[in-house]
Amino acid sequence: MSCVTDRSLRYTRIGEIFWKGFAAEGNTFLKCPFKALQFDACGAVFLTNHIACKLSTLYFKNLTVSWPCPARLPSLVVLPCWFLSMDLPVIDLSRYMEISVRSGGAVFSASDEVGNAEELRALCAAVSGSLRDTGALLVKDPRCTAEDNDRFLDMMERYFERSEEFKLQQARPNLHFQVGSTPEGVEIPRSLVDEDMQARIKSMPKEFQPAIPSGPDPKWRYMWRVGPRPANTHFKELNSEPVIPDEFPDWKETMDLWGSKMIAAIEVVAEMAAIGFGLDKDAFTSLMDHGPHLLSPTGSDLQRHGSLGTVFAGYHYDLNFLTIHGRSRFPGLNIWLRNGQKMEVKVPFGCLLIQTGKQLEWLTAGECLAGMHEVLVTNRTLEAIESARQQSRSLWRVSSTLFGHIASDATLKPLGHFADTPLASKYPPICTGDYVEKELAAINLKG
Ligand SMILES: O=C(O)CCC(=O)C(=O)O
Ligand SMILES: [Fe+2]
Repeated sequence: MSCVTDRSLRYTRIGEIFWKGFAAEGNTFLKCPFKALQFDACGAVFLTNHIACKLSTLYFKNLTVSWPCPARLPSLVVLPCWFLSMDLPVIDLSRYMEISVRSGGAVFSASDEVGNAEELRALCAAVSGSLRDTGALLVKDPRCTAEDNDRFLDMMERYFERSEEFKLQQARPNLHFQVGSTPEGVEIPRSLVDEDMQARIKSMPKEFQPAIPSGPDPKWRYMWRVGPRPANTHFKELNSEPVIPDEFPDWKETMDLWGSKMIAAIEVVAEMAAIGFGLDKDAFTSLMDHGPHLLSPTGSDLQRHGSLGTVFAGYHYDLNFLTIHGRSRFPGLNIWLRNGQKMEVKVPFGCLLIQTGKQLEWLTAGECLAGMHEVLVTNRTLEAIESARQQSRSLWRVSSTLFGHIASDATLKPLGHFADTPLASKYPPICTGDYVEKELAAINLKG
């Protein structure tokens, strides 16, 4: 990768400037004309004062990074990770939580040390920047352990392995499948019914086009409601009581444990993103309060649907606020970055994947677009199938998906300064529950 100084190229300003104090380990030098430029694994760029003294703008292909004034020396510039590599940044949430707890939750209180505030701002901007540029983010949360994730996956494998007749007992079509099981062949991927989306797909370069689904998704799902339900709501179906299958005595405890930990991680990300976007810390989390958060593992039978290219979840966006995925034992998720590039996601061990949903797009007036994605059998899935066969492990692919929602009775509308942006009129105020019901009808979950 080289730096480009040809000004005839189209440049976009996406870089953000931060001050000293946010350093990552394992920096690597990138070969480029600016010798003092350093990149770390998260895609952060470190500039020495020497460079900053001379320049106020760096030009890269399709990207300009600039800072207000050469005299104010930036020590760190965060670039979108797609520019540097095909790896998503990993943000360790523990640092934010530590400082937040120490300052009694008032993250930028007057009593806070200056260094901490700068470090927090840099971390929060890395979160909002990644959500904006890639629609995704990898996080580490010490509370979400691999053991909890495994316990959840083990139980869900046992559940999905049960007969169709058993699993149909937990289906609640009258509640739009928002609790209990959804059989395979019900959910229709957005790309199958949305003509605008189909036109956009056709205009993509061939190598970035998603697999075109030919029918409903061949995946099962289980929706488990996590967190308190509202005492009063206009949307009873979206806020129904959870369904517990017979013969799974530790169902509630296992689901609640994993679900509440994933929600806790989403809440931290939502706070950090709000700060990064220049909103109040609780701008998103206050709207998530009593939201219909759903632990929604998908279950795909790789014995029946395990051939290369089989699409489990056709190209779509998520209709909720933020989605979080723990580890799945079988890979297969592709995401599309804001610049149109397709990327196969590799979730490192111990990490969680966050994806942006349509409700976040609404609240930020399109600053952050809902991340497009698909799940299909790739070569890496085939390798995992082979290794599971050799070890006699389950051949059900279970995802650890949790949909974090805005409360059904809250209003979706661009927040704070996003209300004044040119695209705000594309996102008129709408009751979240009404919006969700419309989306559910489009994908065949609401009759
Ligand atoms: O199965 C997965 O890994 C994720 C499926 C998905 O995108 C979804 O449930 O919305
Ligand atoms: Fe999805």
